[in-house]
Amino acid sequence: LKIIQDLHQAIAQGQLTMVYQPKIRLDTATVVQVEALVRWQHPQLGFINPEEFISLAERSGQIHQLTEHILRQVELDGRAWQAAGMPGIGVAINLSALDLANQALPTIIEMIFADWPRPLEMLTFEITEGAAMTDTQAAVRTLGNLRQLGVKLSVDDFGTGYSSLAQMRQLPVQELKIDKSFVLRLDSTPQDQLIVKSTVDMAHGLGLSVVAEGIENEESWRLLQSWGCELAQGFFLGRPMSPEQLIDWYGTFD
Ligand code: G
Ligand code: G
Ligand code: MN
Ligand code: NA
Repeated sequence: LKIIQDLHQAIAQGQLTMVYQPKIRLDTATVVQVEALVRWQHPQLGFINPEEFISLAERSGQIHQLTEHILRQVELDGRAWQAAGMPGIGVAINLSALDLANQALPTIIEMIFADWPRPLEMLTFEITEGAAMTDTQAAVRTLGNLRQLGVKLSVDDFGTGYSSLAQMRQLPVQELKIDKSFVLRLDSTPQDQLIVKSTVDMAHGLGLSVVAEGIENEESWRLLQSWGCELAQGFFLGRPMSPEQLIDWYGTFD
C-alpha cells in the first residue's frame, strides 16, 4: 500500500511534527506539564488523523520506529525550552499497546534521554486503558521496567474500557486520566458530574492522582477544582501548540 510507504518516508524525512498541549494544576493554576501529540501533514492527502496513522503504523510494523522518532523529537524540544529559559515542565508521551510489548523500550528511553537537562521523573507515559489491561506478562514487565527508570505512568482514556479501579491498583501506575467524553459537557450534565466526582474520590482512595481532559469552559474547571482533581487539560486552558508557540504561550499564561 502506498500509504504505508508514505508513512515510512514521513518518519525518515521528518514530515511528522509534534504539538504540545498544557496540563494545568487546578489548585494553583500553574502549568506543570505538556502532553506531546504527533501530527502528520501528508504532502498530497493533507492532515491525517493521528489515530489513523498510529493504527496504520501498528499494522504495518512501524510503530517502534514511530515511537522512537517521537521520543527523540520530545527530547530535542525539551532542550530547546530549557535553552529558551522556560522553567522545567514535565512532558507526557503517549504509548501504543504494541509499545508495551517492546522489551527494549525502557532501555531506548534511557538512551535517548541520557543527556536530557531534566530528570526522568519529569516524563510521564500515557497508556490507554485497554493497553494497560491486556495483562500479558510482557506488558506488565515493560511497565515495571519503565517505573524503574523513575518515569511516571498514567492510564489514559479512563472510563472508556472495561477495567475497574480495582484492577488499576494492580498496575504500577500513579495517575489516571479521565476520558474527555465524561468531561466535555460536565457543566451541564449531572450524570457526568456524578461519574467524574466519584472517580476522583475512588482514585484518591487508591493513592492515584487524577487528570481530567476535555475542559472546554470555566464552569467545568470550577467543578473539578472543588472536587480536588489534580490536573486539567482542555481547549479552555490551552490547545495543542508547536514547540515555539508553547514558549510564547507560556510567557503570557496566568
Ligand atoms: O492529537 P489528538 O488530540 O487528535 O489525539 C488523538 C489520539 O491520538 C489520542 O488519543 C492520542 O492518544 C493519540 N496520539 C496522539 N499523539 C500520539 C503519539 O505520539 N503516540 C501515540 N501512541 N498516540 C498518540
Ligand atoms: O491521548 P488522548 O486521548 O488523551 O489525547 C488527547 C486528545 O484530546 C487530543 O486529541 C486532544 O486534541 C484532545 N483534546 C484535548 N482537550 C480537548 C478539549 O477540550 N476538547 C476536545 N474536543 N478535545 C480535546
Ligand atoms: Mn493521551
Ligand atoms: Na484520552
